[in-house]
Amino acid sequence: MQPYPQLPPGFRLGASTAAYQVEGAWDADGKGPSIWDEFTTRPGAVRHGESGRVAIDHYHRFREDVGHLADLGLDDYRFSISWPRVQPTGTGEPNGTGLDFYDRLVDALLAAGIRPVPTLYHWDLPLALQERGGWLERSTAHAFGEYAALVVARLGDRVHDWITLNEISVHTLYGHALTDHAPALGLGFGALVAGHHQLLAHGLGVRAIREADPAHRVGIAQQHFPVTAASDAPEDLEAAEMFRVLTNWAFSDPILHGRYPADWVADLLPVDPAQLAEDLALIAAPLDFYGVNYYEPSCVEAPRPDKDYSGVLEVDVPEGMPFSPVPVEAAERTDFGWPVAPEGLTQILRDLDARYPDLPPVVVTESGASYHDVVDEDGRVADPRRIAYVDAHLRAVLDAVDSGVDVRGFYVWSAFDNFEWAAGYDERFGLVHVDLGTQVRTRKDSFAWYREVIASQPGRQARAGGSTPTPDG
Ligand code: GBH
Repeated sequence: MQPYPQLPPGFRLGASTAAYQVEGAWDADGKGPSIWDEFTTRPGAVRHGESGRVAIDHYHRFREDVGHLADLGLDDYRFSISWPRVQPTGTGEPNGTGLDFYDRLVDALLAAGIRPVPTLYHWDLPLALQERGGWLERSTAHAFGEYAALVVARLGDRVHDWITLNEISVHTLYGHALTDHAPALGLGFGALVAGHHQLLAHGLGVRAIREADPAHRVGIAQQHFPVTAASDAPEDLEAAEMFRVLTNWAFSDPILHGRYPADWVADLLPVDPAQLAEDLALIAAPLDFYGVNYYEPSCVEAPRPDKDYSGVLEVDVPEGMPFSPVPVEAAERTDFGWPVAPEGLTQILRDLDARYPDLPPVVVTESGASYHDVVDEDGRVADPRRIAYVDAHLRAVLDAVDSGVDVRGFYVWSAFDNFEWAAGYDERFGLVHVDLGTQVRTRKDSFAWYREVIASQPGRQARAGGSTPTPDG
């Protein structure tokens, strides 16, 4: 391998997963159902009718999986904790057996020299809370604060880095404004209140974690991407700005500026001004790091009256919206059809830095690509395009660092192939290939490449490993 450019001192290399996408064991040991357990039973909701009921069975195979992560040499492993595993109906006494799983996982990671970085909520709301209104209700934010306190009480002696929620924007827009993800409410702009209550949950979670121990490091993982206008026509520029607000700033300004980016956003929230001010004070609590998940940029135009936008992109924006996303020009696309645009990552990191004078240190908490990898006759998974993708995105981060953005880490999405939400199992993001029939794990070429990148950094040695532990090892 070419010598890898040296990363800033202390820069952390990691990989990420999320509970519903990997764990399976959907009803094991007292776990309650989540909104994804319900959503995936709806005909047509997920490609091929697939679900995360078994997923990659990480709940039962975590020791083998941690073995792979250890051989990879990761500094950090980001995973999520399933709220309904900890509290089957979302409130009340914890399910000790559910918490035991995370206890064992954390101990295994620490024994392997990997820092655990759990996310407390990655979209799998306890179904019982959804039946009481879910994120449309303030009470869900308070329930989250109590859940956070329970988890930190159990794991906080060994876990010191916490991510409150994953991608409030995507959960709000895909799950509440549209119907692509659970809970599929299709509320349009009426969904923004679900975003506000997740932001409030974040604030209450930060408070609970700091109350447990002020030395904890707390952050959030948010999707961000640059939005360009299809032309310089004023109506396109205006459409792009509205889209930018709705997909990016409406979910970050409250945290990093203590306010909503535009009156029209705040005016859509059924929260009185005094309450809103109080909420924003909590939401804007200082963070130790700000996590950015980046996949692709967007291009937006004002809707052309005669143009049919259906099927133009994977997600259809309902008619009548004042903006229309259009395909981004790109020399290359992943097998998911998403454009490969590493320069968009440099750009959004610079944009965040410019927008927020008090931006905390940034960690890129997700970056990666789906390719439809196969194991060849020699048992090898050749994924040169994923290597090129991750390489280009890591270098894009270094470009942002060179221009003064304080980025402290980079996590690949994902450590393992897993359940890709509404797209099911066709889309493979892993460094480790998983055969869904046999649950056999096979390290891809990108795994070996990433291991070399990590090992090339000062202070890290390639771990002696390289052997694949047995499933029950
Ligand atoms: C993340 O969401 C999630 O945190 C993670 O769980 C997930 O597995 C991972 O990304 C990969 O998807 O061009 O119209 O098709 C990312 C949110 C939303 C980013 C959809 C890409 C494509 C929109 N994604 N978007 S479109």
